[in-house]
Amino acid sequence: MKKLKLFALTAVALMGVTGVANAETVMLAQDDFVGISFWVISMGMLAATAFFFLETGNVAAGWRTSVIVAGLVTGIAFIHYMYMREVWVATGDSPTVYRYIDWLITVPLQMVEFYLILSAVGKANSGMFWRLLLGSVVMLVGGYLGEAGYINATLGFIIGMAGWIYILYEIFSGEAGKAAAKSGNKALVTAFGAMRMIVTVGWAIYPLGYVFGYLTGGVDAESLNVVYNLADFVNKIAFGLVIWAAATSASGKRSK
Ligand SMILES: *C/C=C(C)/C=C/C=C(C)/C=C/C1=C(C)CCCC1(C)C
Repeated sequence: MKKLKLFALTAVALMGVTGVANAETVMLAQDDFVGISFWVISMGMLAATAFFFLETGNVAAGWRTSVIVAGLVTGIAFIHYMYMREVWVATGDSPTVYRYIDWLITVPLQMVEFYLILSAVGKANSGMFWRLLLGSVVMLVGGYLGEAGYINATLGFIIGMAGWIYILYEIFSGEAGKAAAKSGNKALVTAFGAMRMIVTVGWAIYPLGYVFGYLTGGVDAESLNVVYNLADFVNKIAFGLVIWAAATSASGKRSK
């Protein structure tokens, strides 16, 4: 089991490293703060991935899948950050396509986390799973079509917002929110509440970035990328840590 984990981690790290072309021809400039933020976040994602995978041995069986998925989210983000960083450092363009591919994989996985932690305490059903997944896909497809210029930027925004609001409805007032409230499991209720706050407050940064970057035009590509980078840092790593904390406290190994 230990060997398998080390192997998985090494594979993730290698994929990130070998996936980057021309590492010696493109250097990070010391005043490229956006590029620096891409570097810092990519290393944070790598560290978080190692941490989550190694911690899976410290949590009860029912919570293990949730912690593994937290590691998958940061691991997938790590690899995309290696590419995004390269695009930015080499061209100074926004790596929109890589960013959206990353979101398209990691955001649905984070939605699945709500389902997984509910199922860790036996309160989940498949309807919640599909509704959360659907909401995240609508949100991201709308945003991508708008940012990439396939449809009108305002229309893309409206479709994206509809998906996000649908997710918020499900986790606050919908079946998932109600199931969490009624579960009577302290670790679950705390984690669910914290994850819901991240999806409300932490996620609000992205549509705000979109509004200022594409609709009102007040934000340049530099600021937009720094904002998206910092948001990803919080929304992926802190989100995973919340799940890890609930998993360890529910497993009784770390509770004080
Ligand atoms: C790890 C990446 C995460 C958590 C990305 C989340 C992205 C969003 C919450 C994006 C939301 C958007 C809207 C709500 C409106 C339209 C534009 C988007 C896609 C930026």
